[in-house]
Amino acid sequence: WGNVGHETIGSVSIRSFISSETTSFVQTSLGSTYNESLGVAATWADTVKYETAYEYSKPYHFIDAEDSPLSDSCSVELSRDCGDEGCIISAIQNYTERLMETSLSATQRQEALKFVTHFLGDISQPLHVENYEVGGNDIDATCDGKSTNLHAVWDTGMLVKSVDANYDNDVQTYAAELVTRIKTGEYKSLASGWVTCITDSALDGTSCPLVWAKEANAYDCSTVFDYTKGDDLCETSYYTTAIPIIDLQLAKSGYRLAKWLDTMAL
Ligand code: DCM
Ligand code: DCM
Ligand code: DCM
Ligand code: ZN
Ligand code: ZN
Repeated sequence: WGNVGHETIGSVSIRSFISSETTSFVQTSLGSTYNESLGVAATWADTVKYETAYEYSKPYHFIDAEDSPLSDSCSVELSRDCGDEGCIISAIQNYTERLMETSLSATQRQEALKFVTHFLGDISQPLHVENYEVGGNDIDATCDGKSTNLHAVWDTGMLVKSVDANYDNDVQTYAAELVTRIKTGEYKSLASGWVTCITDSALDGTSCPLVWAKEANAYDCSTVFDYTKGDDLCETSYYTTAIPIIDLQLAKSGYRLAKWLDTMAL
């Protein structure tokens, strides 16, 4: 996801789902640099990945699932898809462990918090859990008349258009709407199922990230590559089909992040 997606996820988490104890830890850890806000800190990982010092973290934003989405065969396998350089699943495991490690410095734990927050976001983007055409980066696409690629249409193009058109271009208004859907609306009956894999013992391993990656990856078979070449993807049924999926995936990521952090008992 781009900045709007990550800010939305951080905001959904912090707006009422995180316990007061976790909120205190998060606020103290992030401090005034990030306005004590997970929404602000959520985009940090994207700004540093272009710096030489953090180049190692680039592969942590995705997993190149070597499945066959065009043949309706979607799958994610850790042994097949997570290379030696690491991937989003191993990164979530590592930075979750570091966030809970009280012997690390406050700076190291803050960095772990920023990475965990960001990667729990990216793992819900279907093209961050797909190898085909470099996660869609190599597929030319058009969004509202602008030439771009399929990956960017999902990261930012359709989402930015929707937030602009439906939420007055305001991420906080959008996040509040997703929270309302979780609390009283169409996501209410689903939300508990979003976090069933999150237990004390799951924090140590890759089981939850693998479940989340597979769930997002399934959209690569059902929806993501189902477009007509040459269509403007932000002005057709492709867009109206994608927006409910994007809303759902961002709401899930935010709700899961809250539960994941709470379970750590930071
Ligand atoms: N981005 C950035 N600087 C760049 C290019 C992209 O900060 N030169 C950020 C904004 C994009 C996001 O990265 O929306 C996309 O990152 P990813 O492709 O990892 O989701
Ligand atoms: N790192 C890690 N595991 C370690 C040591 C470091 O994952 N055993 C990661 C954490 C940071 C980066 O490497 O993202 C640099 O860590 P540091 O600045 O703590 O050396
Ligand atoms: N990306 C991905 N899978 C890959 C390579 C990149 O999901 N195999 C993502 C990371 C960024 C976007 O695509 O969100 C653009 O990548 P880059 O910044 O490396 O051009
Ligand atoms: Zn992306
Ligand atoms: Zn990212």
